[in-house]
Amino acid sequence: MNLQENVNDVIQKTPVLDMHTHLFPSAFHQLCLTGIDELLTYHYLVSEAFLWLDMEYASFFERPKTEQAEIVWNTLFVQRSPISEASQGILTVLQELGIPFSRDLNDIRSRFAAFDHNDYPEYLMKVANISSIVMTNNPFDAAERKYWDSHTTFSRETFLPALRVDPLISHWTEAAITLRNDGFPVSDTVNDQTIETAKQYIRSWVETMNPVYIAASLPWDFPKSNVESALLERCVLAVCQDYNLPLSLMIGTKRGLNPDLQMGGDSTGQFNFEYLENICMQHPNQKFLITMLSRENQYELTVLAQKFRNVMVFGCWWYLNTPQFMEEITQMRMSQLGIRFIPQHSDCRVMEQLIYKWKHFKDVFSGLLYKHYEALETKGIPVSRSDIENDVYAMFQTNFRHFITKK
Ligand code: RAT
Ligand code: ZN
Repeated sequence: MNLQENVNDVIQKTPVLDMHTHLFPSAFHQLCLTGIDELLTYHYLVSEAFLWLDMEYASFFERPKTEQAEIVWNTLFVQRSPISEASQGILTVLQELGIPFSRDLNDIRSRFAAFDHNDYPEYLMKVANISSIVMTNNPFDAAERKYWDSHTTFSRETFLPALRVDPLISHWTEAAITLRNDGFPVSDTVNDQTIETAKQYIRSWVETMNPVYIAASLPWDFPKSNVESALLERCVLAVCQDYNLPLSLMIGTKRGLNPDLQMGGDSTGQFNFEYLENICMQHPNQKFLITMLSRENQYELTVLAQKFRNVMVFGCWWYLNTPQFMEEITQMRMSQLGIRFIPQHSDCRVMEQLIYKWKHFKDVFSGLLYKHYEALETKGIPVSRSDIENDVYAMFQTNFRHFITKK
């Protein structure tokens, strides 16, 4: 094999630890999403379909999922060519699963129905070569919560919990109701006593879930108040420190810009770095996993990650998960950080998406990595297969695993 073939081959054969998804094990029943109707009603595709649709938003969302899927299919796959990244993703999934494209959605549905067996999620992980999936576990979500309350068992080697605390930081008054209902007597005013009690609440979920990190997404204009920063720093970060857990920050959302689009209505804004620089500096022993949504923030983030070894930058998040931005951002990170970052996470919500999100990323990554090794060889430094394996394994597995276990 020549260098390019070796790089491609290693990238294909190295199993990936996917460090941020919205996937669940099949033991979480209806939360483990699979199939073409779920794929078509992915919020990225729903927002795109609405660019062409005349119907009221509400009239779409009140229909059954099968009808929503048909609307998206007709709008984006039948009436015009599927060009966007999310629609190309559907085509990649079909291709990789050996399902021929047909404009009749029922043909595709019947091919998916044939896959409907118990170990289908594991089969999909095998196709995508994923060893482990980090979930997003939100104790404020009633649908999810019942599985934790009933001590649902699942393979903790395959599905790694991550405790997500957005509501506690960004919607305190609503979160406080949940805490009180759960027997944690907090007040609406965030005073010292309430901070202590909220910490106990988070600790109780750390004990239940045993997460690999605690995570929050932060809006572009965070913190809007001292209350928000107190909840993040004195409460969430303090618990991370008690348990030596990394804090994963996904920064730069503008939630609900178009609320009628429901989950697809969120947008992005540029974040002011000073706040983040301060917390990284003030907490040198706290590990931070960080990704950002704004393209304009990527350069500063890369520089920040080069200044602080307690920071591990990860992924090309959400709207940045396209070939163009993956290439730009990954190249920038390699130039500043070498291989000391986590190049991608999938953010999948539907199991089959693992196939396309990782295939599309690996296509870009393989080209980039090859160019770097080629540069070494032109400088007289031979690159062996095991060098490539070592680097790719670090980026797909150990950069994350070592970071989360580090003291
Ligand atoms: O990428 C997404 O699917 C978004 O809707 C968000 O879930 C985001 O990834 C998040 O974790 O907040
Ligand atoms: Zn996500």
